[in-house]
Amino acid sequence: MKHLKQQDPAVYEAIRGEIKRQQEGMELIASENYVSEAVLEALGSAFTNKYSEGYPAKRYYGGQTYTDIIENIAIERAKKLFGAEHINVQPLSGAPANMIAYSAVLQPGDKVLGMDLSHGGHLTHGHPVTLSAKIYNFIRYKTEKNGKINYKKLEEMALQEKPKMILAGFSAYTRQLDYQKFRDIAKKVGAVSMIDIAHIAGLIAGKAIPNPVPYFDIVTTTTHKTLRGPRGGMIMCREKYAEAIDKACFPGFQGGPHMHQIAALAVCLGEALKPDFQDYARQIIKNAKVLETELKKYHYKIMFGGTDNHMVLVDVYNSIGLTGKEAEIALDKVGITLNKNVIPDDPRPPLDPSGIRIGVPAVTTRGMKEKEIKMIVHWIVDALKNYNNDNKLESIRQEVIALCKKFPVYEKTS
Ligand code: DSN
Repeated sequence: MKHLKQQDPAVYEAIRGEIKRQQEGMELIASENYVSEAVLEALGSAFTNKYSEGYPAKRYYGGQTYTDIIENIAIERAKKLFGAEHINVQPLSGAPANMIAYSAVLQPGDKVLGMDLSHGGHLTHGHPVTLSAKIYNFIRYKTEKNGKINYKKLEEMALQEKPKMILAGFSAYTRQLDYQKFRDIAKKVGAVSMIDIAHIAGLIAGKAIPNPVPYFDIVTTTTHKTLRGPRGGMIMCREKYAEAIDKACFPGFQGGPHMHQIAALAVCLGEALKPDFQDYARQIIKNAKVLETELKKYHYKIMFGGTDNHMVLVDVYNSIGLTGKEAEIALDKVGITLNKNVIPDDPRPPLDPSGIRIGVPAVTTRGMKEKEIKMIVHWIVDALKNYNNDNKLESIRQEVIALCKKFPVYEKTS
């Protein structure tokens, strides 16, 4: 970063500070990860200068020789990984991807069945504060006491409500979905089936969990979570919806795609096609299972009964009497970063909920395995037990830093 250092020391220092924070901290936010240096280089490339409205070979501006190459590489690699009939790599992120998908197949006022936010769903799946909920009529389904979706009830709901779309997917739900059941219910009521795989795209690409693409009409995702790419979005769909999705993206919702982001996505998809990405995805699942088992040993209440993916949702309030916010703050002090999170039908408010969400994709990228996860759980439990003992928290922080140093990230970039 020699030019930046010379020209703009304030920004340079903030970036250095962030790199140090990422190196010395234990990153357990379930939706975060560390991209490779190759992805960073593509993201910081001259493609950021280019406007390229339209699609490969059908652009509105000149000078598209290299943008077409990049976008086609990204699409081809994504097709190989996910087996989709059609892929659009232009959505700027997950929320735009979902809005684009809705607008491609729905009319204002149409009904959608989506998962309730407090049961693990996502804001953009129809939470009342979002634009999508102002345009479409979302009916929200929930999980049962056993942490599973009751597909019989979901079917009854679908038969009664007659939605135009049935939406699967989540941002804090930890169990494997039954893709076939979603497909059957959608078919029975003549609804479009859609799934948002933002959290689990990397697990699917790495073949650690089943691929929903053959079952759903439309699949949306972000590209920066378990998939370990640049911040961005992607929509996959059956050929039948290809034209509607592309038109809804551009010119319907967005202007020029961010080609530097698509270049970095192409690099990340290339990485995900390599065999070691499958090892990575499998290790995420193993690490999350250890996280669950260890926390249970300390009598922490794990929501949905456990995990089948990369994260766990913990009811800290009813386990140890700390709120999610208090737990997040205490863990921040020891360099363990995670987020407070609502639990199903949480009586507490979203800014001070009952739960915390813990995910392992980022620490797994660093090379941490079962042994390190056990150490992390021990520190979490210890820090929360001693949340008002600053000396104790500082000594845990030093242990966290020492372990992080053994698993470096961005050695060269720093
Ligand atoms: N903010 C993301 C997450 O943390 O799950 C979802 O958009």
